Amino acid sequence: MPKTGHIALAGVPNVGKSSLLNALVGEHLAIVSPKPQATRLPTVGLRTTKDTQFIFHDLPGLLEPRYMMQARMRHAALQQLARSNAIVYLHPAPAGQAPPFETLAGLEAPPTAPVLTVYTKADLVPPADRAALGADAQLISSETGEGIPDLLTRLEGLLPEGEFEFDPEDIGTQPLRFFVVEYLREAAFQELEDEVPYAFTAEVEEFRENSSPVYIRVTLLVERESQKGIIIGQGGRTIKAIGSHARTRLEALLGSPVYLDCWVKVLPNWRRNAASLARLGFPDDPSAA
Ligand SMILES: Nc1nc2c(ncn2[C@@H]2O[C@H](COP(=O)(O)OP(=O)(O)OP(=O)(O)O)[C@@H](O)[C@H]2O)c(=O)[nH]1
Ligand SMILES: [Mg+2]
Repeated sequence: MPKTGHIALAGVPNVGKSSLLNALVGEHLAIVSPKPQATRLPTVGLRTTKDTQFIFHDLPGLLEPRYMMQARMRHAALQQLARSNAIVYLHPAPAGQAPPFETLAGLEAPPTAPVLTVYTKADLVPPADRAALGADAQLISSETGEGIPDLLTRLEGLLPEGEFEFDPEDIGTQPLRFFVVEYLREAAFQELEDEVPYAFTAEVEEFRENSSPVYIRVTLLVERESQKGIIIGQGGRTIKAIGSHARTRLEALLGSPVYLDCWVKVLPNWRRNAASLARLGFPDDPSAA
């Protein structure tokens, strides 16, 4: 009987959850940034072997929300934690011993699924300093691949028997439109500073998959009029860089040429607006006031 199940990659922002997802899947599927809170909605990645299908969920970093979008991010993360067969709790090795997961996640009780504590960024810790993490600490590096085969073996032991949910050839489950927005956001994190990448998102307006090149029209959204000029940049330099980064990633994912048509618009204060957040795909949190 084959094995399959859902595995959550969880932890505070910037610990390397998305980098690990990509290392597990073998493609740059999830967006990565040195800036925290890059992931806003879970990204699903698949890894299928002859008799096991791992369904990984790269979650938004767990934090104490300060505004509505962060509350929605936390809600999406907690919802997936509750639905997972196993939780990989990621903590950066350079930061020393990990606090208990429920403390860090602000949970009242430990989750029902088993929690594996895994130390990330092992390549940044000299061997002599590893002992401080405890004798049986599990270390991984998404940079070097260290510890990843071991992690997969442990996870396989936690998955229930069941038929595969997805095609063994698939690496993801979400529509291409999702990745269009994600790669534009990744570029925004790379090209923009301070609050601007946080106030940035995008919406796909038109998607012609059967045209050649594939035609995608997107609106880049910011919160204030003053941010529009920043997104465009001098002589259109910034918007060009954002579009080109996203296009390269999409072409790799699709395996065919893409024409990305980018426009900029203001959606005032969208991160604090329930209707805007719903329109942008953030699940509503019915428990929130
Ligand atoms: N040296 C090193 N850097 C890493 C490793 N894994 C991740 N990083 C870096 O750590 C930063 C954050 O990585 P992400 O994968 O985006 O972290 P995340 O946990 O998904 O962050 P959020 O989505 O913001 O919660 C990036 O600059 C990565 O390149 C690793 O194994 N080694
Ligand atoms: Mg991430």
